[in-house]
Amino acid sequence: MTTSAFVSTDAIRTMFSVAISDMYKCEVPQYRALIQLIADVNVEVLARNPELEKQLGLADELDHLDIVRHGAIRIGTAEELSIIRRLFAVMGMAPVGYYDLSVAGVPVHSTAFRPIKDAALRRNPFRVFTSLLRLDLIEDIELRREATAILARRNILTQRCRELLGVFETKGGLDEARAREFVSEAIETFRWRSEAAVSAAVYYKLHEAHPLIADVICFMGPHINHLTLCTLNIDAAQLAMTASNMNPKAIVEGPPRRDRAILLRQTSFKALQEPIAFKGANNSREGGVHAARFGEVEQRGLALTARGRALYDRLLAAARASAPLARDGSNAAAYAEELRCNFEGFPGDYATLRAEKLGFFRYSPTAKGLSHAGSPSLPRTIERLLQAGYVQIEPIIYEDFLPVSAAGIFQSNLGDEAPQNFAERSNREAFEEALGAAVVDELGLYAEAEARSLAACSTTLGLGAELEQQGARRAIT
Ligand code: OOG
Ligand code: NI
Repeated sequence: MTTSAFVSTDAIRTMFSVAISDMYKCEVPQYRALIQLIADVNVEVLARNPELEKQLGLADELDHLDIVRHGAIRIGTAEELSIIRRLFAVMGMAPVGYYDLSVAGVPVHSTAFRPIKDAALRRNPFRVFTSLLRLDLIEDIELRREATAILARRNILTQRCRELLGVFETKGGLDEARAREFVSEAIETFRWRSEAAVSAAVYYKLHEAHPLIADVICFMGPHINHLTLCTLNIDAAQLAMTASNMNPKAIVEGPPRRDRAILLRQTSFKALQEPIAFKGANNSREGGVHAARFGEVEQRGLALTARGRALYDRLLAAARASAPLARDGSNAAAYAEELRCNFEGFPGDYATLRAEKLGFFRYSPTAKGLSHAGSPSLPRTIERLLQAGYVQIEPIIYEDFLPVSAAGIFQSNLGDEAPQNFAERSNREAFEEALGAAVVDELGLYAEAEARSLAACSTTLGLGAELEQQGARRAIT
């Protein structure tokens, strides 16, 4: 077989995101309703904002608006996590970032499998937020042992999926027929199975230790627990969800609404109570309910530098400290107002965000710049090129997740039980060992994207490596 017969990993990712979305639409009718609701919100936003419509059209984003943006799974063991890493590699997705959620009372640590290259992100940004259960945070040793034994009995990939994974790894790709077969086998891993792998007694014991532990341990595989759509106005989406009785979570997670969006804002409808069947005596089944699956919406903005992120974390923490959100969400409006006030301390326009090195930007020559390409009259510094209108900036969009937001999403789906306090023990080394690879540093990816754009801009304007070197200095200082 020649290499050219291989289907690209980007194409396999798209096949997978379509297949899993079709599966989830069938499994969770309320998710199907959410798709319609978000489509309506987006149509309305565009109708009111022809300028935005034009921009998105130019960026080729209008046709991609309705594709699913991310999903999430929860994994039980190191072996499972490492084979999931290999599975996502077939779809051109690598583990990016380390998120420790134990700080927020959720006994997991996580990464996001996602495409890395600009072109791949443009093709299809589908990502999977993947959490590994931390049994080491469960104090009851007997329970830990029992959980480990249950997990040891399951195999989360079909036999055929393993074989095709082997073909991909030895041959370096999959042809069209195998790619299709791989995708249909792979989604089996994430299918919902209402037959629990345990008895009611075991389920309730684990649920009491933490609802998340029951969700990970008691089923035959890591069911997809939500998919996430993209909206052009998350506040309108939240209002529409409330109006449609979709039971959204109390607040939109992340930064407040701003003219220039930063990072990531998210909301979801809360996990549904779904019927399950526990193992009973003599091969019988006993009815029960379990809440795990929900639907989510996201709106993304500017990726922040380490410095911008530190400012974000500080302002968010201050808002959360002065208007702590009640567990039932009853003071959501006061929280939102506090957040808004705090973020007045975060610069609002791109020029300032760039000048203060708070965000990452992509540089490109303007029409005026292009008409002066190669001319000795062009200024030699990026600052002056920007000032004189030879070069323009656009935000680099944040492609990752936020631990405080993720914890908020977890919490609102775990019922109203009091959150637990786990010893804060971030353990990135243990996570990477389980994964069988190091996680990619997300800030490095944004810095490289910025540097690449500066280099290309410099070349186009005939300035050689001059701007690039200034960019490197910018990154260091
Ligand atoms: C993951 C929750 C986190 C997000 O978008 O931040 C998440 C989960 O519930 O398993 O998906
Ligand atoms: Ni999510």
